Amino acid sequence: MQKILVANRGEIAVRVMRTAKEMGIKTVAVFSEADRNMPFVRYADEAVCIGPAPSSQSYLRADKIIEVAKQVGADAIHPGYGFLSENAAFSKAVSDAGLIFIGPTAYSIEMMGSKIAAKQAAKKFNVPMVPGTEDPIQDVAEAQGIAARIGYPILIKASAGGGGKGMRVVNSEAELEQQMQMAKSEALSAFGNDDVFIEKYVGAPRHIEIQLMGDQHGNYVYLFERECSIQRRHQKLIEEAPSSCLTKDIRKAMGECAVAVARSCNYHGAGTVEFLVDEDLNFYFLEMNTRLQVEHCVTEMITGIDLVKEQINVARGNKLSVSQDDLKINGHSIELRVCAEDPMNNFLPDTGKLEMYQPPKGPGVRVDDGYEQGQDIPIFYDPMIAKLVVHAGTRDEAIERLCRAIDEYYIQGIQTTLGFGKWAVRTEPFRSGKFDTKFIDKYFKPEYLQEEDPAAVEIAALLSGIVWEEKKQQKKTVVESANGIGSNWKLKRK
Ligand code: MV4
Repeated sequence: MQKILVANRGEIAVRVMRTAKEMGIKTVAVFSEADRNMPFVRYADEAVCIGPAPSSQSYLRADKIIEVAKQVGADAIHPGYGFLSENAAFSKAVSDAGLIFIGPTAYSIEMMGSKIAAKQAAKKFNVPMVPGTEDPIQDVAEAQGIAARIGYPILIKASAGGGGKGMRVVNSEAELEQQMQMAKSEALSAFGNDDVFIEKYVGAPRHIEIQLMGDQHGNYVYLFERECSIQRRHQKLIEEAPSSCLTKDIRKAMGECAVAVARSCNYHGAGTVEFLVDEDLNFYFLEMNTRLQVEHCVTEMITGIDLVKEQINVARGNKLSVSQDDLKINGHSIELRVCAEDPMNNFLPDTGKLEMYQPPKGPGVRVDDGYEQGQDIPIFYDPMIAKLVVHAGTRDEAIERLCRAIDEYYIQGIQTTLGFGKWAVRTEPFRSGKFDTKFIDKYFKPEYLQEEDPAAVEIAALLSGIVWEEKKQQKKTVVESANGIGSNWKLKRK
């Protein structure tokens, strides 16, 4: 493998290219018209424009991307996350074109893409699951029977869904028929498939996932867990490794279950098995993500393994470079997703220009970012502009390091999730490790981020004094004089 085409954009494209470069592999960027001036385009050895800004006309154009790969003589394609990364047809088309897809086969992607097929496969290996069904529900009568057996509340889930899409909570039999019809019609229009299944609804679970790697020779390792409970509308905001709630034994049991799920679909490459964990630390298989994930960095920090390097290694047909016994957890890592969103306004995307952009530095700080100062954040893609990842000896030290890095992070021109992150890790539930997927709903209020900065208050007071004096002496308007001195004093809001 001498040349990799990266079928993605932004921070993950740079992330993949960095490792390729270290391995002496050439890189090719493909980019949309909106991304012409992005760092990932410059970072690549070659770059080809593949179409207009909308993803459907660029980053989702499987045919075009494969054509470019052949033209430039690439021998592999890395899909990153999102876009075509979990598209079974793309994996197959890449292989059929005689190229290496750096990821699992179409067979694995398809099986895990169907939540029902995934549950059936996992069940054969005695992987624990929430009480419910592993077959599509045929009709309302069947659903009523199952719900009565497992007890309300229940959750109706779309088999083709995942990541929270196509789920409906049903609290009583009276709601069942209508909710099931809605779930089915939603699933049909969103995924083109209306198979649904039922699970007992777990009220306030933790979301913990296991990172694994498999090679093409049937070898697997798990790289421990990531705690991903701090999320909003199924969008993760803070991830950490290890989780503060698992014991050594549960970690091992979950790791072995994750490997069993991977084995059940002949998986190879990097994959993640998601679990729900309840208050009593019972864990239940949810689904498998057949891609490298956004939050893979926290696993890299605590294991010292470069997951992209390992992906490339196994895609080449080599054996895994590590065995389970080689892997140890070293310290603690936390990641904050830095998104162009306004936490004070319902986390709505806040696009605009990065007027100022200065990432933090120093010991134990890693920033994977995709933009630089002066650039516009396009409206066409995901609002995540960077990942702030810290690593330290203990969880408490990692929290302090994250706060220090957030304070150093200087962004102007757009609202971001930085201030939210600092608030979140300083709360008592986060500090004590006692939180679940309801954390933001339960504890967050936008006004927590509106606290006046004492320094800002003092500067404002001093300025108004100066302006007042000038006004008195020169009989000029406040606005005129304030424009001269005041405009650069607008403090960053975090
Ligand atoms: C659940 C659940 C409660 N009970 N399943 C959401 C994402 C998808 N992977 C599965 N999800 C859930 N499945 C049962 N039986 C609650 C969720 C859930 C959730 C899971 C992980 C992280 C955040 C979540 C937020 C809301 C609901």
